[in-house]
Amino acid sequence: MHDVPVRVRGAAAEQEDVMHDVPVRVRGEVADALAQHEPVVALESTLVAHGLPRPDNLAVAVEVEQLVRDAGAVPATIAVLGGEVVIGLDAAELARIASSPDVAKVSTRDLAPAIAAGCDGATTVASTATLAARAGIAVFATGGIGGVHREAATTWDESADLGALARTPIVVVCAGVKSILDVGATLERLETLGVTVVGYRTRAFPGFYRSDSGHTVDWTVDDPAGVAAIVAAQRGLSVGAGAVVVANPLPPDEQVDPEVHDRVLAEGMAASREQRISGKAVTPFLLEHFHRATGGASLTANVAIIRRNALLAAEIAVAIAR
Ligand code: PSU
Ligand code: MN
Repeated sequence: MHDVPVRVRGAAAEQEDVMHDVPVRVRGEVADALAQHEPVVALESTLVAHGLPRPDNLAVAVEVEQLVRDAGAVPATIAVLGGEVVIGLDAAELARIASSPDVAKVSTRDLAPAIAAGCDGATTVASTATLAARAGIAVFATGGIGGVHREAATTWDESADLGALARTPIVVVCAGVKSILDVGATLERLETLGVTVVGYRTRAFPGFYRSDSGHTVDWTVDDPAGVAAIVAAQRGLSVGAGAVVVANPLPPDEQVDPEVHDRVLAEGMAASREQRISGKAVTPFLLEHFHRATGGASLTANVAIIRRNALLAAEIAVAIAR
């Protein structure tokens, strides 16, 4: 197979190859928007399939796409369906990713085997960013990026998200690094890897469920145009740059109570050690533990994060397109 099947939703460009350097078959609403340099926002599917409990996950995924539309951009949720990479799931495909019991968590290294096996897969930050950038999408919204795990000194657990962000020129809007991780170590790795990190209206690096991780960032932007200016400068330099991480904190009154957070996290980490959870199961395990142990408080925060990031991503995409 020398053409990897990549499908972009819609009608107009159906079956038409509009990309040259990568085997991407582009069609539809997303392709039309890209061809006309109109704003598009990529959305990941792992947080839908593995990060949020059912059936809320589908409702959130649908709502987030609508938020992007309302802000004037075209949403493109990315996943692998039956071995085909799809950029811009339709409603039925979104439901399939949200509800099917059999969806693999697909990071960059899993893309080829998932395609070869013809299976369904939900794409992580790493694989979504990679596929989105190759399709020409400039902005991507997620909840929190992966990073260095707290026990990485012994487990060596560092998300493939970091390596992917180092080599992928795309804006990633997130609420910082998931607070289940070692935030300081993750920021150090992002620095080493040359990933640009800016705070959105803050110098405090957010901690996902927590508005402030206790770490600071060197750069801050005050509006979407500020991010667009950074992207323009980065493109002008054309030095094989990586991602621009835009860290968008939850307002303090929407965060998870820090005391509850720390207690639940300690319990979750102990449980994951006891049950010998490893590899790509670690993050979904801890998120699920949080949602259960906080009586839904972390879920409320997580959904608020995703909504806010999708909206900001759409505004940034509009500013870049201008
Ligand atoms: N953000 C969320 N929920 C999630 C994730 C991010 O709000 O479920 C997912 C993303 O897909 C991210 C992945 O890429 O967790 C990181 O997994 P790992 O630590 O195994 O690399
Ligand atoms: Mn990991």
